[in-house]
Amino acid sequence: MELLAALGSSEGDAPDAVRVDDRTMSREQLLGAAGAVARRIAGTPAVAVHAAPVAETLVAVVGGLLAGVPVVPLPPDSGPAERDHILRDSGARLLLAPARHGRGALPPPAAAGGCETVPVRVDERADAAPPAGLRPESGALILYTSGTTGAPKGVLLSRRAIAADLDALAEAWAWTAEDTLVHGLPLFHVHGLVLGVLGALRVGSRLVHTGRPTPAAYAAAAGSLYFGVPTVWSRVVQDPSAAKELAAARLLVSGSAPLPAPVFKGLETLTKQRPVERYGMTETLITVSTRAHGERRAGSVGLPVAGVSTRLVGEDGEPVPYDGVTIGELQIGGETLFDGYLGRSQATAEALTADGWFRTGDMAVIEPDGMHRIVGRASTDLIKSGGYRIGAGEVENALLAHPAVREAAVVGAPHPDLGQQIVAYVVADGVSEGALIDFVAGYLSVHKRPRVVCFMDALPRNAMGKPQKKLLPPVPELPGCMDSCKVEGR
Ligand code: MCA
Ligand code: AMP
Repeated sequence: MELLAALGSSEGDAPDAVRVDDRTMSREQLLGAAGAVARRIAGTPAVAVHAAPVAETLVAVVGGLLAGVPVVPLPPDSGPAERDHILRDSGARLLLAPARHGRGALPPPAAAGGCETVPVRVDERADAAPPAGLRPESGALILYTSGTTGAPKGVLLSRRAIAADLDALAEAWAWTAEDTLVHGLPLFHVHGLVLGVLGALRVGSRLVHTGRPTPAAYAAAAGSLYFGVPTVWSRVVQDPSAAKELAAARLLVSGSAPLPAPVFKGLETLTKQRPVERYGMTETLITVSTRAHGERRAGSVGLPVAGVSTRLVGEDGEPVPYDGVTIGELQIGGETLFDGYLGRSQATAEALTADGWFRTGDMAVIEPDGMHRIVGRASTDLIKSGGYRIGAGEVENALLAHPAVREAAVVGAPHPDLGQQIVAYVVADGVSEGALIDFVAGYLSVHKRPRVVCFMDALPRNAMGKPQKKLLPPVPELPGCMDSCKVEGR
């Protein structure tokens, strides 16, 4: 298959070419099992995958790509509201899930939202080739991602955009078939799935997915190339003996959220190497990075990768100077852009400028030497917690679905481990903080639950009645909560 070029090649294949948690496969086995999936799903409009961190998820995703059917990864812990929305919105008719019981299996009730569940086995074998006429511009993945308001939108990614991005990153990071890639990131986002799985299968490097991204698992994996979100690197730095095991690696790569300077320095001290930091978005894939053979500067995400152009635009829509000081919105052009939000032409049009650049909503400066620094986001309603993107509006809607909640406002507050933590301010009667946290975790996905709930008599509002998040009281640092946050009538 052209997209996963190395998958069909026997060169460098081995019984443990691919490992996910405790299960190993050769690339030939993966291809054979994916072939069996491809035969079962051929011709369906889109296929959902219960994207647990298990080998069957790789089989299912590769099976979808082999069949030329767009793949819709479902967070394995998504609650009914999120799951139903994704299944309905994507038009998926089939849900691929591990046949086995236990870890990674689809939890009962099957909650397939009207989809037929198709069991996936790693030990099956069948030949399948992509259908004749499958084109590079065909849809490969539909990834659901949060906006500032409403339910997540489906981001359409073509085979061509993914291939272009992976080739650009392989060049930037000198990533080859000689590498062993190690990570333990979720398999339903760009970082863990596109870079962390499809990247290895395109480049031909060995892949070790550690199940969870713990410092001990990273240390034990003896890889040459490691991927992590800043929370993972921060935990590695807190565990010096694990960190020192990574000194033998060729490259440590951080992304999905800003890497704090102390974590960058901690990694440098403990592993004797500076991490590479790269920047991207679900809608644009990974677009800016420092280089394996270039300067790695703390706080800098580097230069655009091959095939990507960037520009900085001021509030007036005019370009701002690249002087390392002037802040503008970062806009992206080039081969790696998405094909739009599924079924949302207006949202797609709003995300693009008239001349076709993607508005990231991220504020940045560019140094005179071209190095990019991300300095914040234009909207405070997109939260990044542990590298996950979470829309304040989606969590507010979930809280308002609880019968005891009358008003809700959600923000991201600084957090030493997660970057930001989700904090909910609610007006509610007769419900505890824990009950509300559990309610959101069960209704959406676990990572969208607030860490802290502050009970208020009223939300601060302006003359138009709109909640004023800037006037919300600050949250005491760890651990949150109820008594310390209780705020009398505002
Ligand atoms: C936490 N816990 C709680 C609560 N908070 N329990 C009850 N109530 C709470 N409020 C529990 C958790 O369930 C867990 O238990 C334990 O405490 C630790 O939780 P947590 O702090 O969340 O840590 P974690 O579960 O270890 O998760 C941290 C993580 C995770 C592994 C870094 O956030 C993660 O996988 N992030 C990656 C996100 C990602 O891949 N983003 C890429 C998006 P227990 O241990 O029992 O489970 S793609 C992207 O951004 C672009 C394209 C890009 O640039 O890459
Ligand atoms: P997502 O769509 O989940 O992929 O999240 C994309 C967002 O993550 C971007 O718009 C940025 O706000 C943030 N992001 C990703 N990588 C970095 C980075 N290296 N530094 C700062 N922010 C980042």
